[in-house]
Amino acid sequence: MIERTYVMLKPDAVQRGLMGEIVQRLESKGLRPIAMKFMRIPKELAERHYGEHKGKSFFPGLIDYITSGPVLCMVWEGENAVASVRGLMGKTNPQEAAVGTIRGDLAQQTGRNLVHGSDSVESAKREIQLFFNEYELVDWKRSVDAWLFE
Ligand code: DAT
Ligand code: MG
Repeated sequence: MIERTYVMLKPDAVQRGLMGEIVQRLESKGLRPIAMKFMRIPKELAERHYGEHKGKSFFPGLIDYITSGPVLCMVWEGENAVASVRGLMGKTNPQEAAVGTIRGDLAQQTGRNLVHGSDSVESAKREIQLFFNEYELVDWKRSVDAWLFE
């Protein structure tokens, strides 16, 4: 099933110069970028994005972290894209994330885990709408797709 998912490279990924490496992993997997936007998230938007975690002990720290510097907001499309990106990311706690995943290879702590990826198709829809207008989502086909999908 072709899906779209919202992916966000968090301030630590930007500050540590890891945007290229992480984008590369998604590209190399065969996922297709649909939208990208570099921005500093306003607090209200961060709180809406992470609304499901409101009231939890880590929520204030999470909002401070995600608004502490620019992030790279993206939409990626592909076969099974939601689960595919979650797999590439690895578990939330980088100490538990498998080697070979972004968090497992590149991060140390849950509070500095580099990347966000939607956890379901419904979340993806909500998050994409939160960060992008319809005209910012680019429909396109890639010639290499014939070599990825039979
Ligand atoms: P994920 O980002 O893997 O979807 P999540 O949705 O449960 O994980 O939590 C969102 C973010 O909140 C997570 O990437 C880092 C932070 N977070 C989650 N649980 C935490 C905890 N126990 N302590 C500190 N930060 C936490
Ligand atoms: Mg989540």
